[in-house]
Amino acid sequence: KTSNNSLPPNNNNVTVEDDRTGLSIPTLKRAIADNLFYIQGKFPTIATENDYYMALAYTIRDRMLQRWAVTVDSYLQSKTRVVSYLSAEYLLGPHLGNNLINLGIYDRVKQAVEELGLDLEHLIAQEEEPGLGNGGLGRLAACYMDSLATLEIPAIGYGIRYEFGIFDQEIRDGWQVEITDQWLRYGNPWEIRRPEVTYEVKLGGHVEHYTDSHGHYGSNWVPDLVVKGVAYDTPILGYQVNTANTLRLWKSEAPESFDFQAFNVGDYYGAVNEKVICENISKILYPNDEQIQGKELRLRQQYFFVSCSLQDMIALHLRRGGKVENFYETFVVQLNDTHPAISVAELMRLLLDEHELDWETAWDVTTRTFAYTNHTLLPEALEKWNLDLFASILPRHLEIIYEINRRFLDEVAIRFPGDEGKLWSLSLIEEGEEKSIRMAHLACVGSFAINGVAQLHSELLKETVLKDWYELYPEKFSNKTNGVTPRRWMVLSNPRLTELITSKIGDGWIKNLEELKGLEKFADDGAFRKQWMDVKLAVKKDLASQVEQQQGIKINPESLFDVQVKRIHEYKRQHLNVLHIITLYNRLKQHPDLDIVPRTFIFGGKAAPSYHVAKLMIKLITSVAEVVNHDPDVRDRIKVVFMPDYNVTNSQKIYPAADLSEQISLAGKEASGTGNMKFSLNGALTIGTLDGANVEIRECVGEENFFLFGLTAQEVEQLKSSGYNPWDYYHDSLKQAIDQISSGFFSHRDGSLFQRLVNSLLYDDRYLLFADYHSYIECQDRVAEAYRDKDKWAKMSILNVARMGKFSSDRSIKEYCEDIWKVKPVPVELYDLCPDGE
Ligand code: B1H
Repeated sequence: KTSNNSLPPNNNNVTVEDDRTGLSIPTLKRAIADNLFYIQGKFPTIATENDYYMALAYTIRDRMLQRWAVTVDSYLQSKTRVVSYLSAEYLLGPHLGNNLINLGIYDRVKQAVEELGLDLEHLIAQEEEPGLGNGGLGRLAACYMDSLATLEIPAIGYGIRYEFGIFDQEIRDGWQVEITDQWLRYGNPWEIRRPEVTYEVKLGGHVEHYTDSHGHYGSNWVPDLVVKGVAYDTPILGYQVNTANTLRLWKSEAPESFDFQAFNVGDYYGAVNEKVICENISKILYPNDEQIQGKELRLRQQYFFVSCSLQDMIALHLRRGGKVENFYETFVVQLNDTHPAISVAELMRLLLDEHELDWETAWDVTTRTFAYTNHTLLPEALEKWNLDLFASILPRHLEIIYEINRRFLDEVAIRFPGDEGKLWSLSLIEEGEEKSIRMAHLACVGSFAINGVAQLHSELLKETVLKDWYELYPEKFSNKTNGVTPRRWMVLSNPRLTELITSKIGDGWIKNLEELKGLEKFADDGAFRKQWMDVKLAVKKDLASQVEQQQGIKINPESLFDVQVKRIHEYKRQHLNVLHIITLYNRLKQHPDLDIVPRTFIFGGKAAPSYHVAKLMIKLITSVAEVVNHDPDVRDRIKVVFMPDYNVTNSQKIYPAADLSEQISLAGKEASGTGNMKFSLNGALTIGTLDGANVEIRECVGEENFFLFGLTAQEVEQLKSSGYNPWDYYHDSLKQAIDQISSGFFSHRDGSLFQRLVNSLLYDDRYLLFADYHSYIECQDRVAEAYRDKDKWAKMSILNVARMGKFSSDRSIKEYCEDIWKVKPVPVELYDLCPDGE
């Protein structure tokens, strides 16, 4: 039996197979045909491939519902703590294939579908992925939801049901063009709308203060807008367990009562306008990865989903028979960066104003509830809200934040007597020409735990942006190195490798990734190395034919696939990679018969629409591609491909096909990275700096199996403080490459096109490309030499995979459970939810 065809335990104890739950091939076929007719209203002669996808999706959803309902019910019955993950982003990727893997029915469904004359891969490809995130941060939330369910941890994820997720990217004339993402166009079979689960969220207006008959002081927030949040639930299955946790996303709507009021007094347009304003809140995902815009709508979004989520948690807690002052016994709330940090003030408001707790009790509950994960050190990504803007939307929260701050700074003054500087640096309010609220400080003061996402990142946090906080509360700080789910990133996306690994060490590694260690002893086995490289080649051929089909570019599957896929950002230094390509190109032009290792450079990634330099970086890649790919002197030894619309779906085809993983950010800038883990788990070797989780990957796989280059974070700091001058490095092959770019060599003689990019390097070079260039080139030459020895390369690749066990998100989640959340698994036993058939 292969790993993805073993049935989960406790499958229904029914003897006669039910059409909605049965798993035999005839039942599956009948169920698909039924759903095609009764849900899609189609029959085979007129059904589209998408109709079949929908019919299959509903068939699979039916087989998840028992698990889901029982899981939710068992959490309501139990007294154990539930993890609440608050994230403004979830980059889930398509559900169908993943659910088949987690149910353990991939192979049998493939057969059932084949017997209906269809191809499972094609049906899976029909699904539009929910792109409700920008990049690593949103994808991490999705991997963590998978691991929480697999580890049978009671958990609920809360977020926003954006109508339009991250934009689709097209490349026209070498430039990025953004297309609206209409992921809900054909309906979403994986979600269930819960119209009865709604909460009201106030916005704007003012606060009235009063004293009641008992002499108690109270606050009454009189908003100028009320919106309604409606829950949409999606089940998140664990791998071969009964647990199916809930992802609850909020959609904003207008409360029915409101438009009628305006309508009755004749203000029809006013009423419709208000409806539009309400609906706009969950309309679109902000596409700026690590570049905060400080827009009012974004603050509304954050508050909207936080308020709905906290109201929902309190309602669930009360329904379990809890008292508000014991809220933290039912929920522990993880803040995924500062995007939901307004939670700290909102929980205080709910406890003080709606549930009438006193301040001390409310603060005690709040600070026992929240834990905060920081994901970045970049100054431009640290959230601050202009005080006037904040006051105009959340007047009551501003009062609460002032009071939190007053009490907190009193505490600071006692800890550091006479230290005015400490008050300034720790305050929740940034003073200055423009006052603003520091969301990271709000998260720190309101949380009992604070963590970074890789060892280096967590250390740098304590030394830089959160230095004073570390001094004040060292016991709150810890590291939780990121991880990725092996279910999606190996089993689903790389079935060939999965089968090969499983044939040697069994399938236990899928749930316990450390078992990959068992592959080490095969690293010297010649036959195994051959099989290993055969798998890689087969996967590369798949990608090559996809590239040829979609872009008409022929690439050589035997060439070294050198891949950099991630958001486009200067700190990630895609342009350093380009400088290497140009350098190789110039070498070939100078020595046409030079024996170089053939390479295919593959790029993918989206640029934030307002980030002009990032968009120019895409244009640079495509322009260099055009010259290199068409120069006969190159004789196909170098090819450059920009894969448009990099997303979860496409990435599942790319990671498995890579030989070399580019992780070349300036040391100290990438908090962790998670793509680095996905590549290495699929047998790519890494060329990288000592940044983020690269440091730990290198420690695990061994320095002899990792291509290291560049300055360390410490050296970067030293160089910058001693006065960095890019001109010191501007000579020889680097000067030649830069001069070509600025002369218009790659842009039809247009010397102005890349000037902004070139000037930013020559006159600033914030990310030290020039300082790292020579080290990078030298390292790439070592990569090429290593690749010549295929057998040696195979060994390195096997050892990489064998030693990557640490980077499962299961390991990360276990650490969060033990060190922060204090929660244990609650295995779910299936039972009959309506025993008398009621
Ligand atoms: C990461 C973000 C981020 N860090 C602001 N910060 C955003 C910040 O829309 N916004 O306003 C969106 C995203 N994303 C990434 O998190 C880090 O850069 C990666 O290094 C890390 O692996 C990932 C997950 O921890």
